[in-house]
Amino acid sequence: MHTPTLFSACQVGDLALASRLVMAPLTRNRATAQLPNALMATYYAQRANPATGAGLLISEATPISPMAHGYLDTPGLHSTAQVAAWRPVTQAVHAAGGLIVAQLWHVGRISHTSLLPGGAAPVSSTARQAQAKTFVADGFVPVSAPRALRDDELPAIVADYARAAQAARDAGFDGIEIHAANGYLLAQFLCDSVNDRLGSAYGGPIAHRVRLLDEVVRACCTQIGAGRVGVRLSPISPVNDCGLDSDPQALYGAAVAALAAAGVAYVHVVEGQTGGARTTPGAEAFDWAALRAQFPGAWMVNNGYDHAMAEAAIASGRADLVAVGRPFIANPELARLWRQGLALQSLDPHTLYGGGAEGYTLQTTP
Ligand code: 8OZ
Repeated sequence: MHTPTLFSACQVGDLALASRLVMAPLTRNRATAQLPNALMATYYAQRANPATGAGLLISEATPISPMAHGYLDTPGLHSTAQVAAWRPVTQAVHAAGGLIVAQLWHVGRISHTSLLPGGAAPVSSTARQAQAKTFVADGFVPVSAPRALRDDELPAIVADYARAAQAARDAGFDGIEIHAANGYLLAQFLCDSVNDRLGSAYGGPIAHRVRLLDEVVRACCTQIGAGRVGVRLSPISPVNDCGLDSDPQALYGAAVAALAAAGVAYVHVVEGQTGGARTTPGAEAFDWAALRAQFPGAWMVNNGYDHAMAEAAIASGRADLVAVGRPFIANPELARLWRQGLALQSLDPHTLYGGGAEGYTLQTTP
């Protein structure tokens, strides 16, 4: 067998990818009243041709229910209108020859009462407020104090994920990625740096803290098939006041073992601090190879990969897929530029979150 390259094909569960270069999920806040729109269809389609762009697109994080929202102008996947509004997006991607999965998101405590139904408090594994900010109509503000969910409320949240997985298929997505990273709801249950549910079936020992993720994953697999389900984890990212778990190696080893048992198509790991350093103080010894050894399916890596790093990760077999986020923002044809050895445009930080076509579908040199 030939050694694969970044641009060779790869079977990922039920999905036949033409390239191993994946566009990572990117929050861009261009939705209209929580609805995807034509500008977003153009944006995804510009990056969808695997010959010039990505072999797989992962959508921006997409809330699964009204209570799952935490940032202004993110597109949901829980109403009939949202499903209908996503269809032109997935159709545009498919017309360009691409594949796209929906990243399913519940922010948990990283939210603000102004974004939630009836001004409700955000919900979490804990009642402790995060020292973090979110983006609302007035700009960046501290997140609101959360309410700790009761164990008997969790089945409804699991059902919301399964319903959103079906909504994703109805909207034409090729599959889903469950967002269990970056200090959002599922990470708030996983990590003992946040989860303070003593005496709960969903708190305390690792097996209890993995339970909600396991139930969500299994419900989604039952709904749409495990071959169309991936999961994103960030074992050592302290972002959104998640901090570091007391034993990330054991916790995430158990999480990945559960994902292997569920038979999901891929695991997507953020190596290091999301959008930042590839190591975290206190977790320099984290053993990524040991984590990967728990999982027989496709292994997707992310965080700060350039072309040479991506090719090396694939050639060595350390990863099957490489997800790249920020370079895709100003370079829709990233694969073509990398293949041809051409220089990349740098992104304009002012157009990252919110706004219109500038820095989104139209590239400007900052
Ligand atoms: C940047 C801004 C808002 C949200 C994540 C969904 O970190 C996000 C996100 C990133 O996973």
